[in-house]
Amino acid sequence: MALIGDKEYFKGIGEIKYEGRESDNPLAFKFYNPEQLVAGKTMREHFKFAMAYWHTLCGTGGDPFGPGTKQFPWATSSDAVQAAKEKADAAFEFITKMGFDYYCFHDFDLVDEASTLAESEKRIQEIVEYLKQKQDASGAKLLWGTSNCFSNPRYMNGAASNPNFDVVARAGAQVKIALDATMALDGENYVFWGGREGYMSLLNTNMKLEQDNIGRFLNMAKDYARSQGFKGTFFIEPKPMEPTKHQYDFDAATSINTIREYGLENDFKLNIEVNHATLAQHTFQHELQVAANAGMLGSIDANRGDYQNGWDTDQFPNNVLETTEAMLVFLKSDGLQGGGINFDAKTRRNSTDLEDIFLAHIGGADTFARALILADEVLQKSPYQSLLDKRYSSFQSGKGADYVAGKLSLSDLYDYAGTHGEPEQISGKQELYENILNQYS
Ligand code: XLS
Ligand code: NI
Ligand code: NI
Repeated sequence: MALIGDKEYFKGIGEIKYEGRESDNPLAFKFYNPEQLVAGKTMREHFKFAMAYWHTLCGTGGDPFGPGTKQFPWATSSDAVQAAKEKADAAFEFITKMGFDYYCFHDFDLVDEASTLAESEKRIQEIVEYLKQKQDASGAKLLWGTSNCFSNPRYMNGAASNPNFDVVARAGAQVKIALDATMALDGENYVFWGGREGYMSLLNTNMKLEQDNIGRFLNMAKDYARSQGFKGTFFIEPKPMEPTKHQYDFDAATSINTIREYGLENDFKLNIEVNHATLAQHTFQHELQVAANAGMLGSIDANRGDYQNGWDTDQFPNNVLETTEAMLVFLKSDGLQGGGINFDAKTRRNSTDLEDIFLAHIGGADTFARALILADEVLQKSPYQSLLDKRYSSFQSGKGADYVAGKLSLSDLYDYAGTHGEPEQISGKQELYENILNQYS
């Protein structure tokens, strides 16, 4: 693949290859072997790994206590579009060297926002033309696009949920431009993360109107994109808090309710982020399961939080056992519907070498790959699935099967219980399940 523009940004780093777990080369995959078959599909097909433009190309490590620490060699030009092209060159060099097939962006990750809507749109159109060429040359594709309707101060009270219609309209214009960009780049999906759609205090909030306005807004965005021929899936990305105290897309169950309440179930699914799940006091696997149960497991934002810190630290995944539990749900749900695994993760503020960005993504990909292999082994070779089946076997035959088939009434339960005495005590065997998982890891 042709890739590197005139300038090479990640000097001294070549294509990252699979070398197996015995390799001591830090710049090689130990478990992620793109062409390896697991449960009937290659790892590449299962995962559709994506690079997140915002963290990888834009995030220089600033935090509330200090500025960025990373000096990126791209986007140095004072001309916004020229700087954006440098960033795109670096992005595609990175994706290609990683051997990934996808990337994701917010509109203003691609190019800096201008002072007017018209000028911003022009900039986006210019960089989209450039990205088309980069996609064609590299074969890399757009997993999803989204719009950043939360950073600009105009969105301090929210975007689609803003109490002022002028801001809602401005957000609509921005989303239209981001949808146009996503469609021009053959984006496979489009994401709505709530940003500042929520409230800081209920005292000054008309929650009903704000939520209904979000419903109207999502329908408009969907109708517009469909009218332009967009065939992809829309995703809502749940998150319980941060930046607002309470986000309207709190968790998977809440977001599924939004999707159904506003009639979006034929077009919308969920993008589940690990760190958002844990902020909502759920496990990642819980959120995947809730989404899968509703037929809405669309995509994953891969990262992890910190057990001691209550915010979105967006660290790269590295917990194999936890990811294995998630991959059990993933495999049993037959994977993702339309989406992929986007590394919505950033290197730490003091990880300042360009090489660290590669190491982080290698670690993330290896964590998922190893977990997928383990989950598949657990399903194929261990007694895990048969234990689980046995636990629910009373619903397979007799009155239990009638119950599941909807053939019994409450009086039938009464009659049955009256003739069967005290139910037998049956252990849940949690430790056995945990031991099985450990045995295969
Ligand atoms: C922020 C979100 C964001 C979305 C895209 O917490 O994870 O990065 O993925 O807007
Ligand atoms: Ni995310
Ligand atoms: Ni996040």
